Order: sequence, then C-alpha cells, then structure tokens
Amino acid sequence: LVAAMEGVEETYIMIKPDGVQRGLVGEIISRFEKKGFLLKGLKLFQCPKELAEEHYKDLKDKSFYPKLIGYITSGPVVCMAWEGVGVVASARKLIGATNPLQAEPGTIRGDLAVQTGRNVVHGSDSPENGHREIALWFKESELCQWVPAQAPWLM
Ligand code: FUP
Repeated sequence: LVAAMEGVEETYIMIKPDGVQRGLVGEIISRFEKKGFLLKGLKLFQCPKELAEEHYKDLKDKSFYPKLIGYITSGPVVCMAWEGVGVVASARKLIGATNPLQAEPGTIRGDLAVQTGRNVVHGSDSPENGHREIALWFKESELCQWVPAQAPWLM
C-alpha cells in the first residue's frame, strides 16, 4: 500500500561510530521518527573494511578516503532504512551540511557535531543511492514491509 504511493522513496541512514560512542543513537533516531518517516530496517553493526570501501567507492581517489574507511570501521554503526514521500532530500535537510560548522542549527550535524571527519550520520544523496545502499547494508530478510496502525497521514 505505502510503496504504491506516489513519490515514495527509501533512504539509507547510518549513525557513524562517533554517534554511537557519544550516546547519540536515540537522539538521532528520534529526529527521523518524529518527522514522520517509516522505519523499515534497523541494526547495530560492525562494518567490515570491504563494505566500507564499497559504500564509499565514489570517494576512493580523495585524500581523506583512507581516514574515512578507518573511521567508519572503528566501531559499531547503526544502520537504518527509512521510507516516505521525499524522504531522501528531507533526510539530508534534517542531517545538515557535510561540514558540521556550516550545518544550520536545528539539523543533526548543526546541533551535535563540529568536524567533517566526525559528522555523526550518513544519508543517501539520491533515491537511486538510497536503493543501492539499503541493498548493500541489509539483507532482504532484515527489512520489514509494514504499515503503521495509525492512518498514514504523516507519510
Ligand atoms: P555527505 O553526503 O554529507 O555525507 O558528504 P560526502 O558524501 O561528500 O562525504 C562523505 C563523508 O566523507 C563525509 F561524511 C565525511 C567524509 N569527508 C571528509 O572526511 N572530508 C571531506 O573533505 C569531505 C568528506
């Protein structure tokens, strides 16, 4: 039912190791939950190096790439799949700019982070990448197809 609605997308959101270490898991999840998106998948996960490299393959020529891979694999991350109309761009707005010093107050990075290399959360940058990243980080059996008991006026 929900998946058939016009404009419904899915996005991969990940709380990075610094967010987990700093005890920000509940705070970050609640921002997406309160906004009204639908949680389809959620797990705490120690990312293997090969998966981090695949996830960030478009950045492999950047000077910061080795540090980025070291950071993402440095401790557990929280992997999430969220669904909703316009969820990809909206989640990016909730997350804020890549450099937390430039992220607006009220955004996750604007409120909770200071360093680009420790920016607490990832969000897919397009519906195509949302799809690709969810398939990369989750098995099909880890995703729930469900409709909330309330009327879906928030989606
Ligand atoms: P974003 O989509 O906001 O996560 O940003 P990018 O895809 O451009 O970058 C992915 C990650 O690379 C960032 F979250 C942090 C890291 N990065 C750096 O460490 N240094 C940079 O100059 C740019 C990005």
